[in-house]
Amino acid sequence: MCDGRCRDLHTDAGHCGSCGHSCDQAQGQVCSAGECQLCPTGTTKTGETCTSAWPVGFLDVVDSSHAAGWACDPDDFSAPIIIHFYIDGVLIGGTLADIPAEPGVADACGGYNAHRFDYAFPPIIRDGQPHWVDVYAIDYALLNQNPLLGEVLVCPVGTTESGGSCTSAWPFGVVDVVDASHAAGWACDPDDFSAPIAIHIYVDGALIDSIVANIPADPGVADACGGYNAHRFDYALPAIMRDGQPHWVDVYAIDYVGANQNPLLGEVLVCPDGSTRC
Ligand SMILES: [Ca+2]
Ligand SMILES: [Ca+2]
Repeated sequence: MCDGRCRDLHTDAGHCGSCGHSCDQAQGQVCSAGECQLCPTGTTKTGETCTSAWPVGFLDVVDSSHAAGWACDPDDFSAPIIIHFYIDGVLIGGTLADIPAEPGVADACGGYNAHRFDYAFPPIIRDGQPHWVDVYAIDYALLNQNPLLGEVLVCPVGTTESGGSCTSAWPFGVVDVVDASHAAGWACDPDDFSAPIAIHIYVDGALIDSIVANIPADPGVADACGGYNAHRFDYALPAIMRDGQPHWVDVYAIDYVGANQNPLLGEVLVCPDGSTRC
């Protein structure tokens, strides 16, 4: 009781420890355990108490080589914080988010822009298996307020994340022409449109060659292949095609990472008279 009113002498900044003993709130003091004191490191004075804010941040990119983004802690925007990285639930490393970033980061971090991180993953993430990656921002005063910045499934080369699993798409393409002199067309693999794929040419059921479909093609091919147009092939068929006999030519597109998903692009009967009926 102070002045006839009930006061909590443990926390009341106007009656801290004893009635009428005021803490100097202008100097950032609060009343804690009946003593006037400054807020501990990593906490911020909010009204008459000290509170700790959660770090904030953003995960810009996670792939099989690195994870990058930014994060900062409102309790001290000038200080860099630690970022932790987990692979399949196991802590595999950390880094300090102290790389200078773009002005937008300073806007979010009290005017300080040196809060970017860019962490290179160890080789295990490239072992050909899918891996879940979790990225946490660690509270600057280690107050166990560590938000998950993001959780990403990193898929092996040649597969693509879809609905929480890694799947491999089949190549596709078109055989434009097959005659006694050549076989031409285009093909690409949706798992990496930027990479050229192999084409296998069969004559009468026998594999005669493997070529790479990497010739620049018309814009329509780029439209079909994620914006990349260097997916054409034009293969000069061997002399046996011109021996006066009919020959079957089969053209297969080969999956770009050998996933054994190799569609038949075309099967054509080439007749001695140049027709496809003989
Ligand atoms: Ca904090
Ligand atoms: Ca594929």
